Amino acid sequence: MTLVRPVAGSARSEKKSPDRLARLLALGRPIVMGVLNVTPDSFSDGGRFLDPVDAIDQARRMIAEGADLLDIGAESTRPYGGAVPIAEEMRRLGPVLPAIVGLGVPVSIDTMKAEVAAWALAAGAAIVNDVWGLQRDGELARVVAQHAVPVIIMHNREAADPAIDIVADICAFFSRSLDIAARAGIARQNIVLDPGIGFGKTPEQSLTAIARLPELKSFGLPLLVGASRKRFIDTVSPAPPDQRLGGSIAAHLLAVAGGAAIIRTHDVAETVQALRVTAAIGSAR
Ligand code: HH2
Repeated sequence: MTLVRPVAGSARSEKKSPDRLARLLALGRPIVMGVLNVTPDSFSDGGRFLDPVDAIDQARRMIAEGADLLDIGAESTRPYGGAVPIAEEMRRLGPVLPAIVGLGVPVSIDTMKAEVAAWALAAGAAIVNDVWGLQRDGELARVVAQHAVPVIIMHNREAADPAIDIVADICAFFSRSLDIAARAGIARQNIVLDPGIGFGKTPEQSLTAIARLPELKSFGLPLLVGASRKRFIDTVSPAPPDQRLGGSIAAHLLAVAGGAAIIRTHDVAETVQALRVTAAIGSAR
């Protein structure tokens, strides 16, 4: 199979500066990252945006609704979702990523593969989002360093272990990832940390990770939380993924109160509204 090549013109239309994320973070309000999965099997939006026209429409809609960043993924991170070959991941991204890069907000590429990240950065992506925190593909840290772009380091585990202190495990994982990043030459100001809600955690541990988010501030790095539509919500208040908006918003508001700087969500309009009202009430004291 031939790999889809990045469109050079689109790549140029995106000013790829690490400062773009820093500028957003300096706004002093929570940053909203809209999720776009160009996959057949993502747990909540799988199959909805496989057609590039639908994907680009959805990206436009999320920007109009107030997304500051977009996170595009072409491989579901669902457990047992099945690994997607590199060529297939790029084939799914090929018609979509360069067009979305041209829409004007920074785009992050949700991939754990160095080759896909390098391709996406050449096509204009501005951030790498690795759900294995630079610990899965040994080349990924080098690609991030070479392009001098921000990277989201997310905590993950092969399997949940209900017996462990999940926050201690997250901290140890972050320390290992930060060592890998430092050795590769990734600047510390280009790193965002994410406790990985729903990844290698029991539902109770996902709740704990949000409740104890303030402890992760000790790294002195911006925190991202993505609780959107995740299964832990169902265990508290049973509902299928497309009916977990209330739980997602509750989790995200508490995450922001606990120190999250970036919220990753499928439901941009509702999340932006909830964050704005929370901020307005906060400043009306
Ligand atoms: N969650 C998912 C995927 N990528 N990246 C970060 N940094 N943080 C997250 O919490 C996170 C993530 C899972 O959500 P989704 O993309 O909707 O599902 P799928 O992986 O099935 O495509």
